[in-house]
Amino acid sequence: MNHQVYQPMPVALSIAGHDPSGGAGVIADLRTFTALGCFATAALTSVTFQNSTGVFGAEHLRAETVRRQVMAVIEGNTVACAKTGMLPTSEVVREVARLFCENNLPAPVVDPVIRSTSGYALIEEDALEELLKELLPLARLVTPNIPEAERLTGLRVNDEAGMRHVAQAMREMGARAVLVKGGHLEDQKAEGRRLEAGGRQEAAIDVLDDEGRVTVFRGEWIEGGSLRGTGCMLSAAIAACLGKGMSLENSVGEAKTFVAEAIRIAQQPV
Ligand code: PXL
Repeated sequence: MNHQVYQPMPVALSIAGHDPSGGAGVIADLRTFTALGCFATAALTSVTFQNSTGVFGAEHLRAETVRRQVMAVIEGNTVACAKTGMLPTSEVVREVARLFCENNLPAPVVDPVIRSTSGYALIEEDALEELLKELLPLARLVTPNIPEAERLTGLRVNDEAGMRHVAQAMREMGARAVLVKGGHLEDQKAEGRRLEAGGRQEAAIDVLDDEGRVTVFRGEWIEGGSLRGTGCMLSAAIAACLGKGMSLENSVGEAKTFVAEAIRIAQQPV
């Protein structure tokens, strides 16, 4: 007889959009939760129509529809960790903030999704303010890429010092911790923007500012970058590690390793 003790998995909740082609959104989140040993649950905020060639449209869900999904998850489970992704409208942002306040859920990892890689707007303009005002203060961590950090603060980011500065600015706006992801510095170089200590090396840097404690993660730049959904995967992986009881700093390190491995695997021929 097998007397192995049954170890229940931490329940992870994603509140995000649906990409039917599986590259980004909740499918990427659920895959990540599962790979990292969590029990995956999800509430959809929007059904998008997209594949690897672009986003063709989206049908956003009502706040009430998001609420009923989250309540169904909460009533059957003790949620150990959570993340938010695409929150398309101000009513959905407000509802999600309300759900976190009212239900004693763990502080989420908030991925402030603004545009798809192809440039499609995934959040309405007036909802951005709501995101800053209502959700930012509830987050354990906010994970903007550089264009998102610039849009949310009005600052320009060209280098590591700029990343540190924008992280601090977002903390001053109410975030407890901010992870600024450097990957898009490469795109900025392509746009002809000035980069201090040179392209690739800086683009592989992520800056974590946790209540003023700054950690710089220096990864190796992995060529290719064709994999979609890496932002979704990173925030989901951080949430999963937090749900397993890891510190924020270790969670970010582990999540970066997980995403780097996924990018490497995606580049191998089938
Ligand atoms: O990676 C941002 C993102 C998040 N969520 C959904 C998306 C995308 C990008 O396309 O479609 C649903």
